[in-house]
Amino acid sequence: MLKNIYMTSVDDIISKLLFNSRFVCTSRKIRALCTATKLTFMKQPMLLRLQAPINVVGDIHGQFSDLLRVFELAGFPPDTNFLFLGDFVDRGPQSLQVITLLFALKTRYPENVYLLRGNHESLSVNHRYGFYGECKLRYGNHRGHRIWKAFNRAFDCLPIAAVIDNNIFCIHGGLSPRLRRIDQIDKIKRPTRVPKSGIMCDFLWADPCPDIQGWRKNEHRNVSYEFGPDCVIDFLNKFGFRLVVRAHQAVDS
Ligand SMILES: [Mn+2]
Repeated sequence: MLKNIYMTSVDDIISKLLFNSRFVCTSRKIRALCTATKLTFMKQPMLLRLQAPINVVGDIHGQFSDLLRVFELAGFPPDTNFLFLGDFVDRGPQSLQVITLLFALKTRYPENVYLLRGNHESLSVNHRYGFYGECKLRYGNHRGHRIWKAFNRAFDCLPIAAVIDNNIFCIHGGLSPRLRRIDQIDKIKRPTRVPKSGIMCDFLWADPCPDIQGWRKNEHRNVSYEFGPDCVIDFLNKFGFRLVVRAHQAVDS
């Protein structure tokens, strides 16, 4: 019974966001959604094992109209499956709409919509780059602070990697020199903040660099590494994957 009432309210959030231009959702409902989504993340592993067909989507960064366009082009869940590679919030103007819709879809269709953690799904980062300000602007200082904290408690439970059809390895940022065995990923305990070094940090922050060999300090970001094509080849051979898919950097189309 309780579950039905709750799902009705999630459906309500989804249809409001998809079909109304005005964003209306009480801070209490948003916090309840964050708690439900956090529990959904915790029921699934840190390394997701997914099957094709699935659409893989990179950084949304608060661009709500782009997110809607993705759904219009690819189809809507649950008829179409999605893996989002993180960086849902910050930079763009509508982080709240983006993350609320994605959380509602995740809660409503947990086996059709998957979210990975990006480096912006981190309290210290999204305090600085827009999300915190947007929460306070829309909900006022007190309520805004509370929903921002609630979102970040859920972010601390996001998975950090996915494998599609045992072949395609997906992360937000990049590979890690610390990864020796694939089961190290599932051993990372949640909830967790993003550490300043190690596997989780590299998955969320690292960048590939076509001109180098091996690993070097990532001077652009002041955290994690850049890695050469040889690191990708070694990784694929070692773990038996065929492709690495990542986001984290804009590419000209
Ligand atoms: Mn990023």
